[in-house]
Amino acid sequence: MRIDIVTIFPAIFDALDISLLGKAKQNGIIDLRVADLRDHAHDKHRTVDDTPYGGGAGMVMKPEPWGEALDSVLADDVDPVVIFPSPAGEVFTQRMARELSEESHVVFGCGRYEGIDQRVFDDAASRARVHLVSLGDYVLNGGEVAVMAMVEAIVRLIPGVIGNPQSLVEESHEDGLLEYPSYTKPPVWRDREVPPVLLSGNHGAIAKWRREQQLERTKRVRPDLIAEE
Ligand code: 6GU
Repeated sequence: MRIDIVTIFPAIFDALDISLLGKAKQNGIIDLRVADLRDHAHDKHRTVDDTPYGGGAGMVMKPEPWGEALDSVLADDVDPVVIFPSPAGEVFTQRMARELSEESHVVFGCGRYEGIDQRVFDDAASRARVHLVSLGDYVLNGGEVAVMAMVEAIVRLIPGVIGNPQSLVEESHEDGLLEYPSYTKPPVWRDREVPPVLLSGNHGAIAKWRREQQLERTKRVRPDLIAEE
């Protein structure tokens, strides 16, 4: 999968070189490129923002650098998806991560300030499938941290990135429920016992207990997930 990230803070994405994602880059499973939006601003100060038409607080990102940056990453493209992280977008979910993990080219456009000129989205939508995507109901200063989270959620689902694919099946959100609690040795720690069923060797009973734990936990902390089904 090819991933392009357009940002005014390319250094934030140096962190993608470590851990599993770094390995996926090294192995060639992902071709990840980070572009500096300011390379597409041509005045002396490399300006990427300006005051909003109609007035109001803050600055808006100018369309020209964005247009040029997107032209450049979309140039030799087959069938791209362009994601703009935004608190005004649809909420990012495991399902979305799964769908995006099957794409051949995903582009992330990180906005800062009060947003990007609307015509950038409209213009991109004439050449690509464009989505505004939010991590949740809170506000970050810019899209960079949100894109780090999305890239990690997407790339770990690409076959070959995670050593044991079974670990992807049993985790939270894969079956619409939160995951069950896990235990390892020792059997007693600070007077706290591991639930005896897990030591019983009875695989049917263990599966049943885990399912019950998933349901109880999901009802308690995320009743909205149950209501959806
Ligand atoms: Cl994707 N971007 C920003 N700037 N803030 C957010 C967000 C995204 N998701 C939640 N808050």
